[in-house]
Amino acid sequence: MSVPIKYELLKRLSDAKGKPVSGQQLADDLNLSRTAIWKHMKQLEEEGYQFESIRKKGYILISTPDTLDPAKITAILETEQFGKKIIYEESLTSTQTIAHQQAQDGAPNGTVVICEEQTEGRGRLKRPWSAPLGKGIWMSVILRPNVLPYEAPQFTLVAAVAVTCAIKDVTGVRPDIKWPNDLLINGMKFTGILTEMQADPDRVNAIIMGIGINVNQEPEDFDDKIVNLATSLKIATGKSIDRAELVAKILYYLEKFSNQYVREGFENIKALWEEYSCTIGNRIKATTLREVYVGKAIGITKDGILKLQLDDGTIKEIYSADIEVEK
Ligand code: BTX
Repeated sequence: MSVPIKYELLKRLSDAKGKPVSGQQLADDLNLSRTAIWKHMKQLEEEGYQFESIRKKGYILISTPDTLDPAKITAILETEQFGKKIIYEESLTSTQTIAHQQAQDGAPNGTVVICEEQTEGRGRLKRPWSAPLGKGIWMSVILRPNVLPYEAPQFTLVAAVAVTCAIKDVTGVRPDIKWPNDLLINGMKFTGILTEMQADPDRVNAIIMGIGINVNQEPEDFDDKIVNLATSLKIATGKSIDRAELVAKILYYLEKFSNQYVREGFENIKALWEEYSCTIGNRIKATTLREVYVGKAIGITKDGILKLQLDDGTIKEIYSADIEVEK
């Protein structure tokens, strides 16, 4: 598959990091005429990219539009495989649904489905996930690690650590991880992770990793049902965040940690997870499908299962639950 010229142009201008790149240089590199380069630059300007054109020196990329245009993500991507195929639409029902279809059709490891808005975004147990236009990161990544079906839920924790590291790098904010799949800032939820899989009894064919992040919402963007429990990175930092930059970083860490998992197992990632966890060491209420347990979260097993010490001293292993951390 040949890479579109637009991707190549943006990559070169972005790599120049504010220094001018001459039209001749671009023309030579991409084997095009100067006029063809000029036409592509005009097209990019129409899409909202801004350039400064300095006589006899060339073009400088000044700003990019506030979209998740794959060309913009690709220009700053630092991965081997993840994000090399990106399916991008303005509006989708749910990126999970499309990613499932793509995985069935053989999409490679690291394929990304991403959009500006979801009309039927979902969380665990088919709960609704609010995903308004242009405000967040709503994406699903197809992973094809060579792991057994019982290991797949651990990828929720792998993804939580990857997203946490990316957010720290890009925004300076250090989120808390709430077992198993939420990221919080000051106790308020701003990220949810949904891990689904396609598997045979003895083999995982694909993990569909859904990641939803509230990035640039203002308080009034949240509906009544979630306004008291949700926050966004913009609310936390007071600044708008470049979503494409965050996506590129998440893909970098997701590739790094999922490769590490396959090579070395969960142990080192577990240590990172514990460092960021706000669950361990606290009294919690765990609501499973059948029961409610209250006790102290004392750790996770080497498989990522939560260990809860009940008030009578017995240890209960929790595989799946909604957690409330008592203050
Ligand atoms: P969850 O079941 O842990 O959380 C769902 C609950 O979170 C909802 O019942 C609601 O109370 C609350 N909620 C809904 N929307 C938001 C929001 N934007 N911010 C904070 N809280 C909210 C969490 O499930 C997993 C969510 C994964 C979402 C991604 S987006 C990309 C991919 N596509 C898709 O359809 N889902 C995933």
